Amino acid sequence: MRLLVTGGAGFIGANFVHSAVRAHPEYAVTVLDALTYAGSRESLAPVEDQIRLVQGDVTDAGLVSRLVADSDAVVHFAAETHVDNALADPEPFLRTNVIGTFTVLEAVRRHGVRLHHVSTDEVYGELALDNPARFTESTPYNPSSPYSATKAAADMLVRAWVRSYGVRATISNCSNNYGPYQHVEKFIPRQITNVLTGRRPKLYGSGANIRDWIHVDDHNDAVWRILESGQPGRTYLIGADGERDNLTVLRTLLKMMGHDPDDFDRVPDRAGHDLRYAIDPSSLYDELGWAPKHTDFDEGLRATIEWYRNNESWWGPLKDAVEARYEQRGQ
Ligand code: NAD
Ligand code: TDX
Repeated sequence: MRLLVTGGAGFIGANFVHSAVRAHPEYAVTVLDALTYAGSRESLAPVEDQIRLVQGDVTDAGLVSRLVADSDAVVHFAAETHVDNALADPEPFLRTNVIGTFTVLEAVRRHGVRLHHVSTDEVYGELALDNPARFTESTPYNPSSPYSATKAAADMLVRAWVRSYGVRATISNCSNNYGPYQHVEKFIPRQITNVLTGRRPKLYGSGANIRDWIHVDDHNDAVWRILESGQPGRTYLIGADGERDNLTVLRTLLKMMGHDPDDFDRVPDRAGHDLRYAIDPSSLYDELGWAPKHTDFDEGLRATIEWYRNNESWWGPLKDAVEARYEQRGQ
């Protein structure tokens, strides 16, 4: 199997590549990654001798076509992913998320290659805090942010290429991931590394917003299952019954790190901040027999704190610039 992984130097992609090398040492894995601020060669250092890393842009049609022609399957992670960055400057999100996905689709269409497109639950918009409903495959798309609108556009392109051109593609929409190698701009690593660098954690608004947390290894495990056994044309929702409000996550994390649970700052809320995301993953459970393994969120959080404690050389060089950007935005 020759596998092309776009965005494989980012958080989820790098963990996916590690798992590919562990589980399938016989696969030939190529990573295509632009190594933007969010991508890092170091994230692939543990497997650098077992893979090929091509530094390049997913919107480069010639390059993508050549790499796809040499592959049996493509897993497409590459994207601009941070909602706050999208609010500040949406243009790169349009380019990478929409044109990048179009470029991948044209290449897999030309060369008849299987595609798995990695998307997010944010395409469905927000759920009410007081309504137990969860997202399913038939929930209408209703994106709120420039980020989620571009991911929704990309998903629509994939669906259209399946229907119009018979492209063999699956889509997964996953909830919020946590785990090692996540950029320090994101909620959980930002707060852990704030504590580790003597800064106070920052909570947007009231902290009542709910996210449905899943360990990155569980997400990637589900992506493997879909790649191997999913039905082309189908969308699968990936989640691990991990709903928690932001205030609870932050207080848990502070306690685990030996701090007073109220030792944080409240900062201005994110514009258009979605209240709640929640995934009903039952069709993945029922049809593909998948189930998450990291079901104890506190244990996963403790291990993630340990990872950031032990890997300051990975995140340390990024931290000051990220916090300077947040400070400019008053957050
Ligand atoms: P990330 O920001 O950590 O990594 C993105 C990677 O894509 C980086 O390595 C970056 O260099 C690369 N990239 C960006 N623009 C590129 C371009 N033009 N050409 C080539 N490479 C480019 O993101 P992540 O959190 O690992 O997310 C990966 C995918 O999973 C994304 O598609 C995202 O929408 C989706 N997703 C993420 C989450 C989450 O909680 N993080 C949840 C559900 C879905
Ligand atoms: O400092 C912070 N304080 C805070 O309260 C940050 C960075 C975030 N937050 C809040 C905003 C969200 O309610 O925490 C929650 C999680 O924030 P993010 O880590 O920015 O994630 P989110 O916006 O939920 O999106 C994430 O999950 C879905 C990923 O970044 C997306 O790429 C993915 O599609």
